[in-house]
Amino acid sequence: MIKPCLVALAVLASGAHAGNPLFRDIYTADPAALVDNGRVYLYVGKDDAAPDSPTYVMNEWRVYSSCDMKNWRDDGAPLNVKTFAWAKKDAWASDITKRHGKYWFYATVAHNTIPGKAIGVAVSDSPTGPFRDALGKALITNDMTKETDIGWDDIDPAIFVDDDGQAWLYWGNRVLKYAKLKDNMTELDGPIHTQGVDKFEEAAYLHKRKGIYYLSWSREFPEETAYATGPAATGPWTYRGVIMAKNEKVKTIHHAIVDFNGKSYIFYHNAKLPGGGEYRRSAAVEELHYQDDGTIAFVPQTADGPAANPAPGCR
Ligand code: FUB
Repeated sequence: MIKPCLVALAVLASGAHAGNPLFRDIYTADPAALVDNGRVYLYVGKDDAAPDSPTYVMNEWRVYSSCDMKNWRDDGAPLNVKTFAWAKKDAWASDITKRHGKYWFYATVAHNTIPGKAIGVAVSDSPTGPFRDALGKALITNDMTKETDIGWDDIDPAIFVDDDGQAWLYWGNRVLKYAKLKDNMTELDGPIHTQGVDKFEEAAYLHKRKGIYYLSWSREFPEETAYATGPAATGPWTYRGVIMAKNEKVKTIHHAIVDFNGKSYIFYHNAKLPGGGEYRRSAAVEELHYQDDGTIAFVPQTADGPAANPAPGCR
């Protein structure tokens, strides 16, 4: 028999943690994160597929926010596929940054007239929206890149603004691409480059810490999260290893890495909510640790998630 005091301790212990998956009433995928004014915002695509669906059903992005990584406020659906008049479906992976006092949201959608996926950019005065199409057309379309003949090789935007103010957009499936953005955040500033990294599948992500640039991505298929480090946003990249192991029940694992209130975190998705699967995914979070040499320690997935981390003054 389990002693009542042990049960109470277990409840107390899990009560001080985020608890994974983070949201249990809907399926949520492809996390993107932003820390703004001491609050962490988490953007996800809503997985609306029925249990027997043979494909993704994704129409909107949702945003949640938190002052402690444990208690999450539902901030609604600040944009959806219809935000982009030139798009027809597929609210796939996104990323967001703050620049010039505005919030710039880069998103994957299926283009209405140009076959294949495309990347749009939406803008808002608030991290919780509403967002409007900042360009009135796609920033990236499938016909702009020729490295593969698949229609979904221009997906999964990652936006990174360097300390010198230069913004970079990374994206791709099978082939990793990147380009400079102009100061207006809505135009490419020069050519599209490609970057070879080990077994690149999708979900590129760029962040910087203590002068080291980190390029992470979903490696192989089924996917694990791997990373490389470099001296600049353009590399050259040195492969460093796997951050998170492959999921069970779902082949994708799309991630985002962020610092919040003195700690580092990795958001990702899995299929651990009841009824979860390939097209019914759930966002989760773990603390991420850097070692003294700047390398990232392997992150196991947990049911508890990180301990609550209340940010002073956050409301
Ligand atoms: O959610 C649709 C696609 O699955 C995303 O764009 C990829 O990153 C993968 O998670």
